[in-house]
Amino acid sequence: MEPPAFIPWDSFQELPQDQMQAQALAFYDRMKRRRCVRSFSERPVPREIIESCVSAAGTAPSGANKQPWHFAIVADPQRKQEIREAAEEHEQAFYQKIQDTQWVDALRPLGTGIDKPFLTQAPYVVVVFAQRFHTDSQGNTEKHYYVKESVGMAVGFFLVALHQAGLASLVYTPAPMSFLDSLLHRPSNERAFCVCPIGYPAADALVPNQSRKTIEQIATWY
Ligand code: IYR
Repeated sequence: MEPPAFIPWDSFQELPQDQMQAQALAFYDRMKRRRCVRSFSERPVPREIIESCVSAAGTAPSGANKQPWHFAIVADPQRKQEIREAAEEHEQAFYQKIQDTQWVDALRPLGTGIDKPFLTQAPYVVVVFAQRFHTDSQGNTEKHYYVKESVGMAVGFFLVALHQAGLASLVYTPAPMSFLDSLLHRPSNERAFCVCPIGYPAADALVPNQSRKTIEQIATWY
């Protein structure tokens, strides 16, 4: 028998109103403390924590629920080294290209540059891939929808999960990123979307002295 197309959402939990606001505030307070870091400790992190966070990422909504993402979890030092070397080669060309453009001024407060030590320091480098389509075992191709939007949401869920688990992370986007498709031998329907180094922050890690926009700046009530 076919499973039913619709089922009751019986896991929904309604909260008392005071608890709603308390939880919303507590979550905001927690998220305020998340920062992207570029300096990691080499201290190991148990693999199952990463696995749980990837599972949480996989609960994100997606276009037509196609879940068009794949997480390549790189822990092998040799492969991290290869990623770092290729990335730094591309960054060299990138920083050359953006000389005398506004982009340099925009990046200055972040302190980014050609060197990417976090790619070898962090115990895990997770490369998130976007699947542009899916081909089944019969060779039939199925379209995926709103792929970038969907994968962006999954990465957001992933970052929140990592933060909740007490880990530091970074969203790193080398340009171009296609070297990762071949380096990690991903199938031709996938394109690298972003790179997330994950671990404990280095004891002396610094983060840019930047603040977030206020609620008035980011929201309008209608
Ligand atoms: N990929 C480069 C440049 C860079 C671009 C943006 I937009 C950033 O927010 C940060 C960095 C680098 O990582 O150095």
